[in-house]
Amino acid sequence: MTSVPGLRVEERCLVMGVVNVTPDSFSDGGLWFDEAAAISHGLELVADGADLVDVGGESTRPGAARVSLDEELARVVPVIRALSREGVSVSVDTMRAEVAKAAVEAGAKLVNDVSGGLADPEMPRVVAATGVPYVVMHWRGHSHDMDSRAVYADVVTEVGEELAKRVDLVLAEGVSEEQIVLDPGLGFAKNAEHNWALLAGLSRLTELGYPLLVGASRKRFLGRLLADPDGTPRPFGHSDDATTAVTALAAHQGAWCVRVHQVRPNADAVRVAAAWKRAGAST
Ligand code: PMM
Repeated sequence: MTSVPGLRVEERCLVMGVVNVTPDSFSDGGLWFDEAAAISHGLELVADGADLVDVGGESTRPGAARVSLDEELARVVPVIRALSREGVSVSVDTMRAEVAKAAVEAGAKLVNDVSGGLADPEMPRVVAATGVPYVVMHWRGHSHDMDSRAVYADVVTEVGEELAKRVDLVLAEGVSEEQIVLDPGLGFAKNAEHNWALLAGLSRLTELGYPLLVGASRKRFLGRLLADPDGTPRPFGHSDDATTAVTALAAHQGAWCVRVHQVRPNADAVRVAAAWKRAGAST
């Protein structure tokens, strides 16, 4: 089982809290853009029960444009260094090998690459050299046009096959099996129906043999599910209870980690799922 050095591994799903050091992220753009605000938010997430804090400097919301390498480095490295010095297990959310390398040098203990090594061909080799866990997410292209790629005949099978291909490639580049975590990439070239199918099919994805990370928090499909009678989607920050419900179900289905914006209720939910499973195993 993939483990994060310095992280207490328990018989439950881990909780990764999100710190987006961006002016334009999906649900919290601008809130933690200031370095000091990002650091104190990361510490708050840990106090709320986060096992890991995911620091990202590039928004991946649908339609987002890319930031420069220098800008991304300037956003994330000081925050990662400060949180790591405080003893926080930090992950870096980046598609760039140079950012991953600098982040690990600053103390990051996991690389979370939403492109699964597709955006930067150097990434798998760089991550292999660091030896830290590597989240390989299912991805079909950059955010500016990803919605046009949301075409599947059988989304669970196709995402599973495409992830398996990425696994073969990153292994060939030197990443070890123990480093790999897979992620179905909810909302990335997927519509609401695809996301629900992937969640319902999570146990099929666990058959690939790697730990799974699930990132449903505050995504558009939850806002759509909870839309007003007139069809107006629920705003991002108001779908946190639905995120918690997804966490409980995903943890019960065997997810290794959930990536969430609001930590406390999700930290509770993973404990509920673990107790439920333990009781089921002993009866
Ligand atoms: N989603 C976002 C960003 N990073 N990383 C992983 N591994 N999985 C995800 O689903 C994921 C991610 C986009 O969400 P945000 O902009 O609201 O943080």
